Amino acid sequence: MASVSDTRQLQQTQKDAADQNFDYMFKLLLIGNSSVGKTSFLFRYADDSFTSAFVSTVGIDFKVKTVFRNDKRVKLQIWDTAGQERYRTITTAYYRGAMGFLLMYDITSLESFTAVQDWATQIKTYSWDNAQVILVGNKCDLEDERLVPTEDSQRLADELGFQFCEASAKDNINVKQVFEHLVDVICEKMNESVDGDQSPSGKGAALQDTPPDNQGGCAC
Ligand SMILES: Nc1nc2c(ncn2[C@@H]2O[C@H](COP(=O)(O)OP(=O)(O)OP(=O)(O)O)[C@@H](O)[C@H]2O)c(=O)[nH]1
Ligand SMILES: [Mg+2]
Repeated sequence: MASVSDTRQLQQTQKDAADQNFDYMFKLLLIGNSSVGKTSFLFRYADDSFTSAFVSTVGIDFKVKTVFRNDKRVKLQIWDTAGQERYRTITTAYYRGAMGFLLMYDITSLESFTAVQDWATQIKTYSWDNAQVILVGNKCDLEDERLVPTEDSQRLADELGFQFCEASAKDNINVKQVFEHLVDVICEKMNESVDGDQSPSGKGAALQDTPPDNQGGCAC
């Protein structure tokens, strides 16, 4: 049976999702291999909670969080995708309209790092050309078990044109910072678009998929 706090949290989530009082809405996606910590990362950010139990995500889920940027309310719709291969058709359908991605691997798993290239290809194939991407090396609390050197990840991120950061959902390292940085780079990109009078183009055209409120520049 759900506890009182579970029920309150559910009511708050429903209230947040239905809240129409915002200036901009950004759709963000968490992607990466199964068990790298995507769900944990989102729970840490949205609810400041962490559990060491592993409940693999089925299909897709989302949470809503509102942040403030220069007096503007920015509503973040954050989609948490299942990393398991069998859900790939469902999850890639959600790439359309995403303005930002957190592409996550686990610093203790070479396999999850090797897969980053494939995930980057998925982004290129299914999302808007101007979508912003941050490569996140999660579980940096497990330094003793590290298999992916920071320099290798930085090099790969540079090659792919992504930003890069290591983080830990468990120890709450760089979680908020990563989300806030993603919001900032999306805002910068929107302002560039408006200043240069360039409409978003290409597959997906994210801004066309978002509410009319989003179509102006962001005052970030
Ligand atoms: N040590 C450590 N463990 C973590 C961290 N983040 C997540 N985990 C653990 O890693 C396991 C997998 O985490 P999830 O968040 O469920 O992984 P996921 O990427 O959502 O996996 P899928 O839903 O299958 O795609 C869980 O046991 C978590 O407790 C972290 O920063 N440090
Ligand atoms: Mg998950």
